[in-house]
Order: sequence, then structure tokens, then C-alpha cells
Amino acid sequence: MLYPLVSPPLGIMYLGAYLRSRFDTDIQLVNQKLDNISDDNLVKMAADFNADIVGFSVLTTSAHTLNSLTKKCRSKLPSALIVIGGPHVSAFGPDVLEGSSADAAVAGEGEVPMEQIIHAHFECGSLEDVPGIFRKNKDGEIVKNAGETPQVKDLDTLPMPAYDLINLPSYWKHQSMPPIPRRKYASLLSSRGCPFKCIFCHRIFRKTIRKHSAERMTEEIRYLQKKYNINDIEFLDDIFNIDSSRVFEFSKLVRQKNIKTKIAFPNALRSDLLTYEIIDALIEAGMYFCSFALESGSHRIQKMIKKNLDIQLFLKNIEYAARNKVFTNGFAMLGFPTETAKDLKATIDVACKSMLHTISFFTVTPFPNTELYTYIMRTNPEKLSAIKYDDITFCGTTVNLSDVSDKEFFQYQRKANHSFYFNPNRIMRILRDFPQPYLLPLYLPIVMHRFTKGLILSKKIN
Ligand code: B12
Repeated sequence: MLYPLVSPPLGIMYLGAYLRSRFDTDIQLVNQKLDNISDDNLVKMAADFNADIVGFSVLTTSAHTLNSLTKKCRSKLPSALIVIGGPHVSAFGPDVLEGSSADAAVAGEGEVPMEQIIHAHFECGSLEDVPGIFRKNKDGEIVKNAGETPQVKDLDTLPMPAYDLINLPSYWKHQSMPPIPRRKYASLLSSRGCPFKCIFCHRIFRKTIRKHSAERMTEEIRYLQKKYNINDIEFLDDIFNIDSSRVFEFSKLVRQKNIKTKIAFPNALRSDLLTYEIIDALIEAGMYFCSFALESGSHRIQKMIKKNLDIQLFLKNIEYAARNKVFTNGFAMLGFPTETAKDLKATIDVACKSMLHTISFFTVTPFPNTELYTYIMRTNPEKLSAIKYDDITFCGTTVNLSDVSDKEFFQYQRKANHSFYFNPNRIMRILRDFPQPYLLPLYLPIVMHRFTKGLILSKKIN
């Protein structure tokens, strides 16, 4: 199955492992997406488990069910502590408690705040002294506690994610982040945070970067290989290659320890921080798939969104990786505010000029708690109410924040896909280099969706 995408829930696996190392407790992890579990069944599972604490890890795409879910949970487990966490809280802050039956919510990293919540709940029955969390007070009002939620300083002190609390092989029948279905793989996160200041980013792990050591990364891979006999690892870091010396050390350790694995970077490497030497080191470690985020091909827009990507280096490093047999995937964003036809064309031109095998042209979608959202709130607030955050594709989103008309905007999105993919050389390279070419037909519905975007809507406009 290709959609919805599913991958091992690293966030709650990290939380589970950490809390087990702090408390003598039983933990059950359930991934509602994996087996398509209904809300009623999910709540029944919590009730059957007789949970004292129920935590929900939420992405904004599925947040629309949160209020009814927490209400159902409250009615089955009246005295349980209900806590909401995950990226949705980092975006929407205290609003996630509005209309919900949860007691508290945690933005950002969850390990230490959750430990503090559990201590406070069982020792004094009140969460009012837990720093930085959102909670409901005695009168049911939503408040933010003073201070900031603490983060773990040294990631290597964290126990490994709790693999024993999930059934890893059951994830292999779904597609995860890289467009390569049906692999025996595991996901790893080797760093948290990113120092760059892109205006569309959530900053879930804030701006300071913390990293696992190369030693810990290779130990984790060895453990997974031994336990599950896998030879395919995906790193989900926001910026794996921020520290080139760690990349070299990792590559050296992989070779020294004779670790034989394929490695994918589906969440992108920062292309202008790469050099040929770094790419070689990654290939020697096993890199066979890598995403590169262009976002925009327009220098003006690069500056405005504060990504400031060096587009020449982007092109040069992708070419080098692709020539060295890495399957290269790109991400681009169309529809930034003030974006003109010239800017849109620049993005399409750079994408087409590149040696990327595949690319997704996403539609810019502002999330609360980002600089981009504040900007739109000031300049074009009526657009915000039209955004459908439950659209899980982000290519289908039809809110256009650019300076061109809707009709023209959709034309550019279709043109972007047509110009990029209707290129015999690219099609040949995809067929030659895609890791599982016989599965390519599975992607036809997605391709069709992207190639026809806005057509039904533009008929309405006409
Ligand atoms: C892997 C990944 C996926 C995987 C699965 C994600 C998952 N875990 O369910 C797949 C490929 C399926 C996916 C799909 C999508 N994703 Co995604 N994905 C990621 C990615 C790259 C890594 C996630 C991860 O493992 N992080 C590492 C763990 C350790 O972090 P974490 O999960 O956030 O957990 C920590 C805290 O959030 C907190 N926490 C988490 N749960 C809880 C619960 C409680 C009770 C508490 C107290 C704390 C807490 O503590 C954890 C440990 O510190 C992130 C980017 C990122 N930097 O995180 C984007 C990200 C999560 N994805 C995002 C998006 C938008 C999508 C898509 C819509 C993209 C698309 N166009 O298709 C879809 C939606 C799919 C859906 N089913 O609805 C956004 C979410 C934004 C939001 N507000 O929800 C993110 C943050 C990227 C971004 N910067 O915008 N994604």
C-alpha cells in the first residue's frame, strides 16, 4: 500500500524507552495509522490496558479527530491523565486543548516534560509547577506554565527507541518516507534541531542542534541488523550533514565495523553543505537514496524565506551524487507570498536543469507558530481560514498565496510536473536507477493527480 505513508513512530518509541528507564511501569504503544484502528477501538485498547496515563502523539493532518477521541477516552477512563504531544502541539500550542478532554499538552521534545508531568501528577496531583507545558487549571481554563520545557542535552544518554513495543516487520508492507515501498528497513534519528531559520519551519526541536555520536549511530544499526536482519536504514534527521566531521567519522566506523547496509536520507541533506568528499563518504557508508530540498529556484524567494540555499552548489552536488548511482529526489515549494510568474518559472527551471530523478512540487502551506504564518496573518488573513490541514499530500492543497491568479498558479504546478517528468532522459534514468522498477506502476495514480492539479477547479473559475 502506498498511501497513507506510515513509518515506525520514533517519537513515542523514544518516549516509551525513556519513561521505562525512569519509572517501573508498563507501556503500550499503539499506532492508529498502521492498522487503521478506529477511534472507538483505540479507546477500548486504552481501557482494556487500564491506563493511568494516556498520551496522544498528533500530527496536524489527523488533529481533527482529537476532541472526540479525548472525550471518548475520558468517558472510558474517567480518572486517567490525558496528555497531548507531537508536532501538532508545536504548531498550534495551547489551542490543541480547546474543546478537548485532555489535561495537558507538550510542545516540542517530550522526554523530560513527560517525566516531570508523571512525577507531578503522582506526587502532588497538580501540574502547575511543570515548566512550559499547556494545561487546564481547576476552572477548566487553558494556561501556559511559566518557563520552557527542558530538552535532553546529550542525546547519547537517551536509551534506544523501544523497538520491543512495536512490531517492526508490520511496517515493511507500507511505504515510508522514501518513495520505495516494501523494504525491510528501520528508521533512525541521529540529531535533533536545525540552526537554519527558514520561515516556514516549525522548529520542533528548536534551533540548537544536538547529535548522537557516530559510535552510538553504528551501535544502533548493528543492534537492528542483529535483531531484524535488515540491510536498509533511513535517517530522518532534518539536517544530518550539519557536521561534516561526524559524517566522516560515521562513514569510517561503518567500514571499520564492517557494517553492510544501504542508507537513505528521505528527509533531505542540506545540499550546499555537501562536498564531493562528503558525498563519497556517505556513498561508502551505503547511501543509495537521498532527498535534496530546493524549495525555491528564485534567489529573491530564497532570501525572503531565509533558506538562502546556494543553488549552484545544489545543482553541482546533485549531479555528483546522481552520477555516482544515488537515486536523487527533490522537494520544491510553489506559492510563497509575493511569488511572481518569474519566481515560479525559476523554480521549475532549476528543477528541470537538475539531475534529480524525482521531485515533489508542494504547495506552500503555512503552519501556525512560524514566521510565514505571522506574515500571512498580517497580509492575507482570509487565506488562512481556507487551508485544509487534513490534506495529507500537500501537493493537492489549493490555497494559493502567491501573487499570480489561482488559474495561473495551477497551470504552473501542472507545467512544473510536465516539464520535469516529460523528459525522455529523466524517464530513462528513473527506469534504470529506481531501486524497485517493477513497482513503478503503483505511482501512476499519484502522477495523474499531480499532472491534473487544479483542472477541475480551473473549469469552475472559467
Ligand atoms: C518520519 C516522518 C513522517 C513519517 C511518519 C511520521 C510519524 N512519526 O508518524 C511519514 C513518512 C509517514 C510522514 C508523513 C507525513 N508527514 Co512527516 N515527518 C516525519 C519526520 C521527518 C520525522 C518524524 C520523526 O520520527 N521525528 C523524530 C521524533 C523523535 O520526533 P517526534 O515524532 O516529533 O516526537 C517527539 C516530540 O514531538 C514529542 N512527542 C511526540 N509524541 C508525543 C506524545 C506525548 C504525549 C508527548 C508528551 C510528547 C510527544 O516527544 C518526542 C520525542 O522527543 C518529521 C520531521 C521531524 N523533524 O520530526 C516530519 C513531520 C512530522 N511530518 C510532517 C508532515 C506535514 C507530514 C505529511 C503531511 C507530509 C506529506 N506531505 O505527506 C505526512 C502526514 C502523514 C499522515 N499520516 O498524516 C510535519 C508535521 C507538521 C505537523 N504540524 O503536524 C513534520 C514535523 C515535518 C515538518 N517540519 O513540517 N512523516
